[in-house]
Amino acid sequence: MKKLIASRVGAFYYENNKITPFEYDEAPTELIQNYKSRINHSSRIKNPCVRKGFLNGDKNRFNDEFVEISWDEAFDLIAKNLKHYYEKYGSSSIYAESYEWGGVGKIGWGRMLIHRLINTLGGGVFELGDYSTGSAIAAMPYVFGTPTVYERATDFKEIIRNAKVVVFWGANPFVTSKIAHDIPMHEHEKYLKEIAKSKEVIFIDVRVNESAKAMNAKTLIPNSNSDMAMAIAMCNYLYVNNLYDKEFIANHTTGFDEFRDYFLGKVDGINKDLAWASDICGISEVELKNLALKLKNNPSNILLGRSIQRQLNGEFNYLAIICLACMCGHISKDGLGIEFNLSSGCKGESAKNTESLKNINSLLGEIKGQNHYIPSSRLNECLLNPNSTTTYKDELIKYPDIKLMINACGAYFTHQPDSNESLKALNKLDCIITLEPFWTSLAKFSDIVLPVAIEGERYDIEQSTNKEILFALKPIKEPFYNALSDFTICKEIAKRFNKSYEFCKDLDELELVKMAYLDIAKRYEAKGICLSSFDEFLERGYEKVQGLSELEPYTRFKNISKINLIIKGKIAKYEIKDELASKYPLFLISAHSPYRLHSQLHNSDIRDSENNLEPVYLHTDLAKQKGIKTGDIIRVFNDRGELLAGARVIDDINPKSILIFQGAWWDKCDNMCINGNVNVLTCANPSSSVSNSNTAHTCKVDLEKFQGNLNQEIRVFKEPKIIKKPL
Ligand SMILES: Nc1nc2c(c(=O)[nH]1)N[C@H]1C(S)=C(S)[C@@H](COP(=O)(O)OP(=O)(O)OC[C@H]3O[C@@H](n4cnc5c(=O)[nH]c(N)nc54)[C@H](O)[C@@H]3O)O[C@H]1N2
Ligand SMILES: Nc1nc2c(c(=O)[nH]1)N[C@H]1C(S)=C(S)[C@@H](COP(=O)(O)OP(=O)(O)OC[C@H]3O[C@@H](n4cnc5c(=O)[nH]c(N)nc54)[C@H](O)[C@@H]3O)O[C@H]1N2
Ligand SMILES: [Mo]
Repeated sequence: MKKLIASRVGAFYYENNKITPFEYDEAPTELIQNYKSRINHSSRIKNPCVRKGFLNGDKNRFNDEFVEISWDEAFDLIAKNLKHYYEKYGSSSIYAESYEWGGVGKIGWGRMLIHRLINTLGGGVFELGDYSTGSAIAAMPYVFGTPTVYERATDFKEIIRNAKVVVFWGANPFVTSKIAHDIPMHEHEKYLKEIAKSKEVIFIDVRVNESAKAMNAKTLIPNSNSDMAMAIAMCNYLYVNNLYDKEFIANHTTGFDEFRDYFLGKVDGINKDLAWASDICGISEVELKNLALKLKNNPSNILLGRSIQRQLNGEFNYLAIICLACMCGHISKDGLGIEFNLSSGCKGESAKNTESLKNINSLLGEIKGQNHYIPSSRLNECLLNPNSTTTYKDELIKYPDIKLMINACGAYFTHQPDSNESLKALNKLDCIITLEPFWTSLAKFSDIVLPVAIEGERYDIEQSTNKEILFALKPIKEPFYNALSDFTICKEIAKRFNKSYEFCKDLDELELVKMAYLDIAKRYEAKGICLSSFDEFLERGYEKVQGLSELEPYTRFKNISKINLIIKGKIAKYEIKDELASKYPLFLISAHSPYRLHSQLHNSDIRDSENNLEPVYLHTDLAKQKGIKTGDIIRVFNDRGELLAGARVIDDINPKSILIFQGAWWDKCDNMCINGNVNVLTCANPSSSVSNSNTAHTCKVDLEKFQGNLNQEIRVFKEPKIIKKPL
């Protein structure tokens, strides 16, 4: 049996403790090497556990001990709790969002299964939008009339064929396309390299990021959270110098006049010209003017990353840049204009007439319980203020009174800003159930913890990012200790409610994997394409579909008729409020790490550290001013919390910004995280009332050389104290 493993960081062979990349992966990442140290890591959960305090009603979850229980005891305990809350308070008391990036697969992905399970049992509370593009996904339909974020992106090939200037704005594709929702084939790298070779490439980022370095490209380094001002002033410059595309604005946009009156200062008397923006963003007027001219006078495309919409007013940061792209007038031309979906997850790859694998819901039929929705990232607010209200797009939403939370595939303290607030909010819950392979901060904070089988320990089926390759995930080793797959766990819980037939037609994973394979094979057969038999597919571990033809070249907004430059009555307006006006002097950027998938892989031997701590990157000038050198232990703090990190002094970051990659596990010592979990500092404020999305990238802090003694050992990757019971 070939020991092929498919995961979100790539597919690879695992044999004799050696990892070799899958042959069709065009640019395998070193992240696949983490598997060796992760699979039997000491942080893995060995047996189902219940928190000791939970057994006698004590809700203080911090630093508690756990008692091992049998699987039957665990399933019975979970069923008892679910039944109690369904009966007493109904489905609005069960939170089952289960965010998001753990596991993979069309049958056994835990997030999808928890959603299905809870829908089968009667429904629960779920989230609208997501942490990745929460602002954009809500706002873009007002602008373009269609969803426009995750749909097919403009082909890289079309950009290469047509553009002369390519601007990566708050985007770091060499890092963020290392991973994907499907199995990444990393085709994007060859396109990015071609762009680097043949185009004028400009990055706009608060630091010279890994992609700008890889592409040897120029970076404009604005102050953090000032991109909207930059874009507005470039619009102003093109307008007053009569350089903008009047025809495009007249024929293809609505709302321009209101925006124009604003940037000319007709309303507030402030002319938002280059000097105005230069003051805010720290980029010279000449640089801003040159950029505006370059974008306008050349066939250009602006490729947006997602960080700038995970900010205060994030919806309008995107809108201001869309206004600029409209004034340049290249939108709707082949390969030009603006794109939102090329910076992460290996998008823009070659597109062929492939078929998509169905998942368990499309194979067996969707189940809908009585569901309730809150905007993504508002759970803390909801738990702390049940029955109060918020908004999402055009909807007024009343927060439910949640009592029980069930998680799979998510790390709450990783995805939600303001960990100390999260702690208070989660402590309001009566019961937290977590399905996890590892003793993460959330698992240690849960009441019932179930050990989950990871890739290589269970059956599943998945496809590559370009959909040309189908993968058979299969157990190539025994599951770790007592771990079960998310599928088996959900099915067993459903059984306790006599609903396992509704949940999965009483089939097992392998039977469903076969069903999914035969279903796609049938659809290919109708196109005259013949796939291998299921047994061959399973044995080989993958199937590369042959005889596919290329689709027509694609440009996203080719046929756009109107672009609305107003979102829910509001134009893109630069405003200083809340966190931006905070007393703390430095912006904290918490970008996605080249070494992790959020918090995943932190517990592996490719962990990056400085003086054994999570690195904090800061500019030489700031370091000098604070008397800091590389390797020093740094305390970063604001009113929400504090953390320790190891200094990395660099020249190519904005001197008023510091960077700590998101995803370090939370090791709480009093108010301090000694392991660098950036979310003890980030702010849980909502973006705007359009989406009320997360704003992790709008965060102010200060820092100093740590004066104390770090005599506390970092325990974050160790299991909690466990009371063994004869099983
Ligand atoms: N290796 C790896 N890849 C990933 C992930 C991961 O964790 N690890 N996560 C995946 C997920 S879920 C997502 S949503 C995407 C995230 O994709 P993005 O949101 O695009 O990624 P970020 O790293 O948050 O930000 C991209 C760049 O924006 C810069 N930036 C931050 N603030 C500002 C600002 O105010 N102005 C400007 N101009 N630039 C700014 C950062 O320095 C960074 O280089 O990545 C995906 N890919
Ligand atoms: N400060 C800051 N915070 C951010 C962001 C930021 O830019 N800055 N970005 C945000 C974004 S875009 C995102 S998408 C979120 C990501 O937030 P999450 O998706 O919550 O992050 P992960 O760390 O990937 O969490 C996945 C968890 O699933 C577990 N897991 C792995 N395999 C399995 C499995 O097979 N089954 C089960 N049940 N569990 C499994 C892992 O051990 C891990 O604990 O973070 C958000 N948070
Ligand atoms: Mo994300």
